[in-house]
Amino acid sequence: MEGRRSGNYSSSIWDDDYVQSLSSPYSAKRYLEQAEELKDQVTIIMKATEDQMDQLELIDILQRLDIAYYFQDEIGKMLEKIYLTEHCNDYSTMGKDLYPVSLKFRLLRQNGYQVPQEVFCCFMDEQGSFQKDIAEDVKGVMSLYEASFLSLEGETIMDLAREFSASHLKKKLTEIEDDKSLTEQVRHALELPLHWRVQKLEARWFINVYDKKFNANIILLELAKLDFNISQAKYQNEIKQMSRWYKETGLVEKLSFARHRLVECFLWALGFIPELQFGYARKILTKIAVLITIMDDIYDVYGTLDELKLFNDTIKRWDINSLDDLPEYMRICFLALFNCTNELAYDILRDQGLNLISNLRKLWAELSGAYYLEAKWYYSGYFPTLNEYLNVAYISISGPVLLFHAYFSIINPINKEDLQNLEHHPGIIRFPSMVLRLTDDLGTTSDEIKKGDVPKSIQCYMNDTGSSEEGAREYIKRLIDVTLKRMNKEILMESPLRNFVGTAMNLARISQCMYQHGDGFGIPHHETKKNLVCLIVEPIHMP
Ligand code: 0FV
Ligand code: MN
Ligand code: MN
Ligand code: MN
Repeated sequence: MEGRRSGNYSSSIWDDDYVQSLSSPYSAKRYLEQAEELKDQVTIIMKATEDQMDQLELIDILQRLDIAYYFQDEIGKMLEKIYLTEHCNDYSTMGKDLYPVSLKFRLLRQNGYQVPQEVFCCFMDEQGSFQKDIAEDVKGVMSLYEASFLSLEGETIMDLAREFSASHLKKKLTEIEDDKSLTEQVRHALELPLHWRVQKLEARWFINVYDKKFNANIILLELAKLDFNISQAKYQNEIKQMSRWYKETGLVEKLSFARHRLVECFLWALGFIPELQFGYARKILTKIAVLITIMDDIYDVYGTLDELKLFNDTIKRWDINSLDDLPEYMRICFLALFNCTNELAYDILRDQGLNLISNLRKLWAELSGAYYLEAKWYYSGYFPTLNEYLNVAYISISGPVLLFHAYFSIINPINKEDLQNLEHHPGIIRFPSMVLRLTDDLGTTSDEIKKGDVPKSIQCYMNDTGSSEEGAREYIKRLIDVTLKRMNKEILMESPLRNFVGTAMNLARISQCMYQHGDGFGIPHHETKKNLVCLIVEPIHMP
């Protein structure tokens, strides 16, 4: 074992016994029935809501409470009608009040409608700056701030809107100290905008906020709490199955040098694909995230270059017959990967009559190839340019593998032509993967330098430009920002794969969440644990 590096990773804080002890009463039939009744009542409320502003506020609340999903049709119709009205009137009826205009703009763009940024011109002065006096309207500025994250690349009015609203909200924080609830809401917004928040976590946070509101709608609130708890009961069953699976694979004992982050992988899967009915997809994503994590540690930390060459060859050939040529730890890893992949392929063959083995092989070969190239760079001391690095690194962070597995496990029927297009990595594959890579680099590079790793984006940029680390980090943040804007355009507004848009956007959401406070995955610190406790352990109290 001499000469091998070690990741020195801490062991998992979630043992199987604890996971198996999780339980919730909310899987009982009577709660499901109660939820159905509440849904009927909400439908009645929606039908009775005719005023445009009331409709917009209702949609906003349903979305924040994460129950909008059940009323997609009604919401779609409401927004379409609003869009058609505004569009026909050349947006001249959008109004001159900051709050409604911003809210309407955000909700319409969220749904893929192309509302022009010029609707905000009426809030600007002759010099083209936002008027100072609108800053007093905190609700309006908050709403403008949230809207500004639905911007597209090159939209200068939207950039100004972001700058203006963010700086005024920061200033306001000191003035509104006495209003604890408002302060908390502003702080929360500044930390991460609504558009890029992880749905379920945001719901839990917002349910609390809404609960304290004096004129909250009790029916919406009830349904939100109940739905959260019912989802949690289902998530618990899923993580229990996964924990049993992981234990039975024996991977923890066999590959003790690697990170074992099953429950954190489940958090990835949950942020990525939260919808209740997609339990199968969450399980697939959890399994492959676990395998990816181990493979990454083999390539980055544990394997020797000679071994890695063998490993990469085996994966490329998808060759079960050369298993004996591999060292034991790689055998176990490859066979686990092979089995997991075949199981997925089997399910799709059974359900859709579609053989995806060659597509899946290609995916893993691509990931492994990127890992191997990075390992060669590391051992030869090669320093890629930022561009050269990113072209490999958006693959080596496993973005395409995650996205394709999500696609395979939620889309039915899978369209062969769509699949072929996706294999060329259009924006819907490339951009979320890039956000994952860049946020990971911001969160993990410091530790990676210490243990020895290929130069990541920060060092590549420093090497390219002679910039300081701080300057490089700023540059990477700007790069993330541009990529998010490209996602708004090419995915949210333009992608023809409407059933996959939300999932692709979600990958960028959970990525930002996971690395917001450092390496929330490898070192599952406070925030990650807190997030998991609120999602899979503690139900929301219901009187
Ligand atoms: C990143 O680790 C990471 F979390 C991986 C690869 C696990 C699987 C990915 C997801 C579930 C999103 P690390 O920072 O070591 O990755 P790199 O690519 O920087 O070595
Ligand atoms: Mn790594
Ligand atoms: Mn790596
Ligand atoms: Mn990393």
